[in-house]
Amino acid sequence: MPAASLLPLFGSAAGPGTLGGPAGSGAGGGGRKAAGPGAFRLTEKFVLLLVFSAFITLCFGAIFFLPDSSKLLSGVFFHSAALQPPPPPPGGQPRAPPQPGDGAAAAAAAGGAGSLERIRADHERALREAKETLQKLPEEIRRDIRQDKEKLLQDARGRKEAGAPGLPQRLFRQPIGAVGQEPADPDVRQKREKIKEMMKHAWDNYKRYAWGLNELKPISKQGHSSNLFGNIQGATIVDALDTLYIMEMKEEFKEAKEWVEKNLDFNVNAEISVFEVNIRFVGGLLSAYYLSGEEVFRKKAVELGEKLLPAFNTPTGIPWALLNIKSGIGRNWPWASGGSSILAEFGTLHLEFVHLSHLSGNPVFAEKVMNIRKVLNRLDKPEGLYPNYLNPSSGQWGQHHVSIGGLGDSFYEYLLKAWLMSDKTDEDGKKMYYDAVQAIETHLIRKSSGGLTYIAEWKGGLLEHKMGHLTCFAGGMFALGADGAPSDKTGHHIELGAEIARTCHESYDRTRMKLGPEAFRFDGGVEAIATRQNEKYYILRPEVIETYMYMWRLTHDPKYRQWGWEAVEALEKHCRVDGGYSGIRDVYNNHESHDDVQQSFFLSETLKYLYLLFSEDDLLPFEHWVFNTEAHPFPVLRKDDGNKEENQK
Ligand code: DMJ
Repeated sequence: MPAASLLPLFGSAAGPGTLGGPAGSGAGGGGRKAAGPGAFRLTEKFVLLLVFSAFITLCFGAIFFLPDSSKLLSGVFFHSAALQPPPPPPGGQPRAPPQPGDGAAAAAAAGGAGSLERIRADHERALREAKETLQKLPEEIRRDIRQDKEKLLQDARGRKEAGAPGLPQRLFRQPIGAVGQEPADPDVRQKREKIKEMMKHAWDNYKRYAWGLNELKPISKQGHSSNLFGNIQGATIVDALDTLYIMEMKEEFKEAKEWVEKNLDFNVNAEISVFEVNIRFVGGLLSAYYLSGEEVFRKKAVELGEKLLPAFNTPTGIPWALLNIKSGIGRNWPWASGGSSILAEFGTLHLEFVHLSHLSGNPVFAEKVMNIRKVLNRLDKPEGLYPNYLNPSSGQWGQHHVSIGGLGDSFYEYLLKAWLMSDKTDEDGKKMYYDAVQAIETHLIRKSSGGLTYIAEWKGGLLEHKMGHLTCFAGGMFALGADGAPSDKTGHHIELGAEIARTCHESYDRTRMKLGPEAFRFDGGVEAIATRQNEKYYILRPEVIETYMYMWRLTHDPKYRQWGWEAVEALEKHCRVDGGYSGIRDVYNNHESHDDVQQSFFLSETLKYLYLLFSEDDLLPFEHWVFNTEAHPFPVLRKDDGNKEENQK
């Protein structure tokens, strides 16, 4: 019972003739009421005195010592109680605003007569407010509660924005190449402008029809939700931040940043894909921070990184594919061989997690991904290859399927990039990468009778002569790694990159729409052509353009810009619609059948790689930046900046 409701009883107890409470109450009440005090015997008087003093003690206790009475009075039961803030701490540092219930509890804890005074004053105020509240209409009470809630939320936000609690102070120095020069050649400049206009079309329509949702449906002009992100929202905004920045779309970047500040929320009950959330959200936030220096991005990246940590709670430390970020419960895709985790998923956390440790000062992130390395290094690899499936409980491989496309791809990419991003100190990553490429060359890379080099898939020792669109990223990877390749192999790795680029270009050129299919085959009398209906789609993927960009930067052969421009023309002709850009169901068809999805990676990757292809090399130069698998640029961590240990943990 709230202490306030005891007070009237306490007051009337002192009045004449009312010792026993309400008239007629209790079994023997009538007789006692009729008799005067002189009618009691001594023992009865004594008993009565005892009962009375026990009652008084109880009332006092209830008022002053029930633990939550003040909270009940001031915070919950009644609509508000503005409590006296404690004096500011020495040195004039601002103190956090008071929390509900802070005042009375703190005062009681401090003790002394002053405290008692304050408690009394608090309670009187609470009573006054209670009376006022009772005179209000229910509508007014509800409005007051709403306003109080909003104020509390705002205060909490304000405190968070004032600085990221728990994060070390960090002096931001913008890495070299966050902005570049205008292209000298007017034709190139014009092409680059066109790509920026494409970005504007994609962004404006997303903003218009799907703002704050994950992706856009450009035909039906509404939001699109993929279950990869659970109910985390805003994938397109976070994925696009760095593209907006490098394209100098300042207004758009500002509105995206404001959305992140106010709305990006990870406190949701959501089962998410650890890989997708990492590469798009953590990656997008990290690169936005490194480009702009805005603290909010660092803070959000670390906050999200922390949410992902329970995914590593498995017997081996190999993370789950799916994680409920509220409960911290993880599991694997039901379709994955024997409950396995996927190589391309758990192998594509390394760059982001090393940077999370770097920016938070918390080594746990880097430790988690270095442990993945250890587990992999302990295992036997069939023919030196890494199967796509690994059981996180037993630490054993699942089915022996090997792919440099889907399910395997970015694992290899991250071995090389971990080494490059560590300023070439991560020797382990380097060795694993070049050993893997050796095995891939021996067992998976083949040449068609028409002279096209392709990377096949391996199923328990048998080759499937198919190459996915996703596999086309490998051309860029081989070229990027050429420089560090064992002695005489540099030229060979560049050549390998060039051959893959050519094959992938052929896969585009041999379609009616000049856009590549999801997978193409080299069997049954065809080369670089999709033969199955369910492999003929194009969903705005970037991998072929990504390889053109790397090949251009590393060779300056003009054909890569020419091929890139062909892709721009095809995108404009077949994918551009009123409401944005859409994927295509069959690239061999005469007429477009749109899939009605504008993927977030179209803004983060496809358009960014195109823009870089038509930029000077001083924009995000490879000596200073490494792109994550979603094209988010991270700076190289220089060994002379004290980063060596972090990279090698
Ligand atoms: C992107 O999300 C990333 O590139 C990922 O590594 C694989 N595929 C998509 C784009 O195709």
